[in-house]
Amino acid sequence: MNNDNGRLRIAIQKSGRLSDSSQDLFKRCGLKVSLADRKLLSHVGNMPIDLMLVRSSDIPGLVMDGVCDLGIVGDNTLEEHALQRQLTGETSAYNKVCSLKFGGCRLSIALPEEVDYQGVQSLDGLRLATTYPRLLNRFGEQHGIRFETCKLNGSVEVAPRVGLADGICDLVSTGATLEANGLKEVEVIYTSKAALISGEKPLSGEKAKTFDKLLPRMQGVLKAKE
Ligand code: PRT
Repeated sequence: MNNDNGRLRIAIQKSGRLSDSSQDLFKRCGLKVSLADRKLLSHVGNMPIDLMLVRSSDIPGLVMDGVCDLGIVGDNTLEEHALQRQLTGETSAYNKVCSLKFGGCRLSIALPEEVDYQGVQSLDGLRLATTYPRLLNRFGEQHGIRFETCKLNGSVEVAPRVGLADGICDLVSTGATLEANGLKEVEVIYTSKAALISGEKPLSGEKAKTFDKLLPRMQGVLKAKE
């Protein structure tokens, strides 16, 4: 999809935990956003900006590959994607423009409640179900331990109960999902918030002018939330 029509293209989550807050942020910046028909690309009425509505997991790649100029995504998704690309030798560069004030969570290792947890070293050799194998393996390397990982893209918390894994490594916010599944959080391996990111190449021309107008408005909205 051609991205050189002079309009700033921003990728946001189509539906999910970050979508309402992302849309709300742009509305508070004064952008006339109409996303009712949920098209892939929505034109902003009063500024040369297009919002691309996609899955969160696609946003890092869209920005790193220059298909979108900016994106809003959780640090967890971004970091996992960057680590994966580094392994395969693909471009993984991006700039974090600013951290946003929503989407806060932590990526944690959790084990069945009945396990007598004896510290990080006792995790060595366990099979853990996760959507974030790269972040989990990096944590293992930092602590000199190895995990067997079982990659799941959903319902991670049921894996120990059905005998698929010894434990899990998943996102936690209130802790209610872990509790409902008889799991206890034993290690926080990463903390995350939503972030605004841009590609490695600096913006130029009309896009740079639009960005220079948008950024102070965003910073104002974020400051007002403090
Ligand atoms: O869009 P796509 O389908 O690709 O992405 P996604 O499946 O990751 O979407 P979504 O909407 O679930 O999450 C989007 C982003 O929201 C995540 O990448 C995080 O940055 C952020 N976020 C914040 C969370 C949570 N909090 C969270 N609690 N993402 C998921 N959860 C899940 C968690 O996986 C577990 O199932 O909520 C459950 C735990 O919640 P508690 O409150 O019971 O602890």
